[in-house]
Amino acid sequence: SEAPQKIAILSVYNKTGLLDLAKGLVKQNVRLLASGGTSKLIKEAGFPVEDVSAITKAPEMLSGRVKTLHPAVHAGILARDLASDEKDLADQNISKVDYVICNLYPFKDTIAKVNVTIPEAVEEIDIGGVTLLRAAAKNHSRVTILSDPEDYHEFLKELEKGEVTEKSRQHYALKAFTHTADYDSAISEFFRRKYAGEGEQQLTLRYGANPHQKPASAYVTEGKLPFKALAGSPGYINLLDALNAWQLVKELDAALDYPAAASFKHVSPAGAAIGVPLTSDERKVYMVDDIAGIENSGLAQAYARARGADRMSSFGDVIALSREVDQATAKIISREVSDGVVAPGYTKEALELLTKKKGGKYLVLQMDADYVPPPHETRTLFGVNLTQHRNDAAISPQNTFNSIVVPKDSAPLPESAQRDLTVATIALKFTQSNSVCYALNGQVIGLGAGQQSRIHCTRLAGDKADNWWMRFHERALNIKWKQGTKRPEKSNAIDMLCAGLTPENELEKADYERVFDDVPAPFTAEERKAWLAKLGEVAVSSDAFFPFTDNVFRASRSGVKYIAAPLGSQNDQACFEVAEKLGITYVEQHLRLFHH
Ligand code: 93A
Repeated sequence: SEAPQKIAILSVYNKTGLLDLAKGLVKQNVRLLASGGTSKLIKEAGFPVEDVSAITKAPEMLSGRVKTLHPAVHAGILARDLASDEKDLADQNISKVDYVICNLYPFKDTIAKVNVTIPEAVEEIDIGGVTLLRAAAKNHSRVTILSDPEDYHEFLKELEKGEVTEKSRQHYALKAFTHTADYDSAISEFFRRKYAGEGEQQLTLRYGANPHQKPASAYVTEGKLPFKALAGSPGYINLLDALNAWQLVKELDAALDYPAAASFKHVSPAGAAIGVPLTSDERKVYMVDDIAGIENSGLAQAYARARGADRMSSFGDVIALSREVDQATAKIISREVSDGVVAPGYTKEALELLTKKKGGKYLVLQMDADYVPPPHETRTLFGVNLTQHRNDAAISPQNTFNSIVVPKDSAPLPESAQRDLTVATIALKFTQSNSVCYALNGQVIGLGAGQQSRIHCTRLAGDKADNWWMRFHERALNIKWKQGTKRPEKSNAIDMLCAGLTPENELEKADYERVFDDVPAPFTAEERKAWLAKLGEVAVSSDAFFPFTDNVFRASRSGVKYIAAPLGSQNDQACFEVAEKLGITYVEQHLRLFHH
């Protein structure tokens, strides 16, 4: 017997190219079935076409809401070349469909109109078309699905030669699946904005990275946003900071079982620390010697350290704290210049202090401490989606720092070194690369971020560590300030003094000296050298291998005793030799930790 006549179902909103397609199909003796509007247009052009109701024996209903939704259509599309499927079709007197041509109601165009109502948008939600697309794409081993008028021409060319190839059917199926996925995400995005509730699944942001980058929002597609704004409203960069900083303190607390804090600026830590008890000098240098109850709060001491590491960089920070915020911690925060804080909770007293800051505009975020993100993360750059497994590699003092390379006969690292390398390495995991971090006493003391050259990171971080240590010199500790000098002004002046940046001219001199009652003498080169020589036991971590020995030499100048870095450089061996000669223990850290 002759092969049965092929059948095409056509149902298109965008009727571009439709008549040429119909003509080509008819020429190949294909039977055309089409939904109302599509059928009408083909008929008017004089080509033979039947309404879909010819096979459904049911009229279009509900003003078009039900046109093609019928077993006669979908069994015809979904049937395989299996005896059991053939029997089912024969029992119901249904013919197989070979080609489906469909594109959807213009939902995106409709919702792009100003003041579109929900009923208007709802009417544009295509049901039958999506079902045609999905069914035909699902059965692409037999059925061809055309969802893009651009493809009609190639399709007809193939058809004229005989049959549509498997490769083309696969290609068209992928397009159809992509079409429905895109369509569905436009619908869910629309309703997320309408129904999700501000702050639940989505949050409108004032603007993006810059004021002219509007609109901007934060959202999740599953579950709820893992944070709540208890006060203030976050900006785009606030969230970049908060979501990175939160991960840092959460991991640090888990790795070392101590309260942890981080102070972020421009999506890198300025400081990060655990709550190792502060000495009286540290309390002074970190400007927290008058905070009541600080000695009883691990969290307050952690933040004092994180904020104290590099006060210049922490100006206007976003803070992350790993545990419930108490009054002592809130007190420190309340008088610093800062943009916001994220923590798993706040005591009543702490919240009262923080919600008063900046006239109530200070950002206070509560993080769901149990939130675990999905394993894959995606971002869009210049219209291109980039996706990767998130960096969920764990860093721990016990497991990450036990492959000592030199010295060969080394005992295991002391606990303090393991702790400081853990702090430095977890900090790097959330620092824009390249990055190198110096740590001591459970805190970052110098961090170089975002430099394209590794030695520049090592120098920058080393200079910060030196500057940090110079602040403990009695001359810096005992500055006589003019009354009324503000905390940031003090930090600026201390930074000038400790960095050895003496004023160039009278104008600058007057500006520099205005904050002092007694102008401190600049440090001489000898004084500086003698004081820096007292800095020891420092740990350094690097987010990738050291390419040259200059890094090891530079680290050594800032009291470095321990280095952890990935291996893989041509100069590994040379770096080990230099480290050994300088009395530095070199540990292989197996993870490269680039972060962008
Ligand atoms: O309202 S629908 O979801 N109900 C249906 O059963 C149905 N079948 C196809 N819309 C439906 N369609 C859509 O109608 C197609 O996706 C296409 O966009 C449009 C074509 O309608 P017409 O042929 O009447 O112009």
